Amino acid sequence: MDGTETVLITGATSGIGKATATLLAKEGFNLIICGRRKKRLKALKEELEKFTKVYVSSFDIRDKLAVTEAVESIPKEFSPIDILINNAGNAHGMDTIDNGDIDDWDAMLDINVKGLLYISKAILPQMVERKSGHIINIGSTAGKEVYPKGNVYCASKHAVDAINKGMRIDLNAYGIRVGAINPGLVETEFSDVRFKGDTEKAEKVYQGYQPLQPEDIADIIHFTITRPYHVNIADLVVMPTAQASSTVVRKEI
Ligand code: NDP
Ligand code: 8X3
Repeated sequence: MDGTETVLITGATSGIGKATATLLAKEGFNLIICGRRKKRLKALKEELEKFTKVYVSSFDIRDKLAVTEAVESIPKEFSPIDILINNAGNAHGMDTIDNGDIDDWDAMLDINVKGLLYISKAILPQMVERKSGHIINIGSTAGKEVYPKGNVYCASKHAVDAINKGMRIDLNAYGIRVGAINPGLVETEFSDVRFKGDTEKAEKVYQGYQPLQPEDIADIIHFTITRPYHVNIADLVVMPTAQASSTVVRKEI
């Protein structure tokens, strides 16, 4: 990998995806940036075009037809896609299982699990044909353990953990690299989405300790994709130093 490869990043309109797009652009990777919010994608493209070639692809990852059409419409100059970063995802709500909202459950499973599968399915044929490629799945510590009221979000990230392992096994025959990066608490719009715009509640999640920043994860993604091709970071867990597990966070307040 020499920094001239093309990278498709889902969920590039904020948080980890946006920070990753920004770092990779500066490092000279060609980018396909995805998300639903077109204005943000357009603004990011304008900012990053100083450094590299950027193509915007806007679609809802839950819509399998839209995903397929979006991948088919990618211009030739952005083909082949060398690296796929499966990052789009969110938690929706935080309730005990008996109080959970079915629409929230649908959203998490449709976006975090099925959406990840749809985009991977659309891009895999070109990697399989070339017998080369790299898929990075953004999982979570929530895919390694379950915490109170995390039920379905944790289930969605446990599914990502299983899909990451399954992809690595099935794509081994083609020499495709597959690995997961599983962050703990990262200060992004994640909690705003989870708590449906209740900013006070969202901010509290990251108060009293030093949470990870999206740039910390971008840095790890950059490290991962710039290893020599025979080196595959298969499954990496990263937490703030103040965090020991999903439920143990040392807060100084
Ligand atoms: P953000 O809310 O900041 O970003 C989420 C991104 O996902 C946005 O760009 C959003 O784009 C995109 N997205 C959400 N729903 C859809 C959809 N239906 N179709 C297409 N894109 C969608 O959160 P993070 O950056 O924190 O989250 C990125 C990933 O990291 C997620 O998979 C999350 O589960 C994971 N993660 C986050 C952690 C954290 O503490 N923040 C810790 C561990 C993992 P748009 O709304 O424009 O469509
Ligand atoms: C995000 C981390 O602990 O909020 O995946 O679930 S957590």
